[in-house]
Amino acid sequence: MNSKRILIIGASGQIGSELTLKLRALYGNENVIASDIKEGDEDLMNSGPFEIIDATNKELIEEVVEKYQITEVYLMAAMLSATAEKIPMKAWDLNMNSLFIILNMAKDKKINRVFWPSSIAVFGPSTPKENTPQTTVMEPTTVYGISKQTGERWCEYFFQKYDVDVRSLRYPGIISYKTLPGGGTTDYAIEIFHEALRKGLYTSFLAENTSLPMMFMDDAIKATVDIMEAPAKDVKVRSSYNLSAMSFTPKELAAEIKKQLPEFEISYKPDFRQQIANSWPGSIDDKQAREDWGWEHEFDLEKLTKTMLEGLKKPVS
Ligand code: AKB
Repeated sequence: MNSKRILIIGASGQIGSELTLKLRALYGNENVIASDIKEGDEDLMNSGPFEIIDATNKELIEEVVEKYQITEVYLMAAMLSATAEKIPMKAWDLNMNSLFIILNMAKDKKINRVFWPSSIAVFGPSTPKENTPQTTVMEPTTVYGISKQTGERWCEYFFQKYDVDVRSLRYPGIISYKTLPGGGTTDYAIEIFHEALRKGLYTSFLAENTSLPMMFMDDAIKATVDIMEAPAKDVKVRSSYNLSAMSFTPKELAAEIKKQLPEFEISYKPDFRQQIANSWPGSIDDKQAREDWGWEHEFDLEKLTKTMLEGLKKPVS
């Protein structure tokens, strides 16, 4: 019998909204409580319980955990890299305090498992750029990256000291067509599809040869479910796992889109996000995730491009 009761904080966001629907399909609508500071789309709101929660409101989170007898929390609320550079203290407050609330609840045995996403942003300019290893130099230069790296250290600390069952992935740029992302440096790889279909042209805010690690949403959701389902003994990294599917540049992505839409044109006008992208790896070595709990990706650049264009052409329901 399924005894999981899940709370997703940040359920209306890009990853949270699709993750909620997947977890509801797996564990039952009533067992997956969505929450966010704002309401989500129709599918999310109509498929199960929803609570308005500010991820830094400890009392409210405790109340909701008690009300629904929550056993697992997925903390998906975060301020992403580009926005965080504009309001650093607010980003730090959201990204760190929300994590402390959940880790402390797990330490006090109010919940028994936590998922917390980290990011490729934990790496910095002094990190080996290609095939970045699981364990290496990490000197992030963005507010978001600093918060994610610090968060990783705290996750590991709570695991070592208090036996908190926390699991984490270093997400690359996540690409999807159902919900728009907000405030990330990898967002160009989603905007490009919308503009290609709408206008036939796109001006990229990253330079043509900027290679970044990317992943289609379905793979990111699969990895998240897989690591949360893995036996505890197989989850050997308790800071966060490198996770990878593909890497490409704006130029390579545009060339792939052109195969489907020959008229499509791209131009380049790098802005402040270029510096953020320059500080991140171009590709990631995720063999430890593959070895420890059997991670496998499904989507490459070609499949991602076809799926995105087909998905965006469908009328919105
Ligand atoms: C961002 O661009 O900030 C995020 C990330 C790589 O974590 N998509």
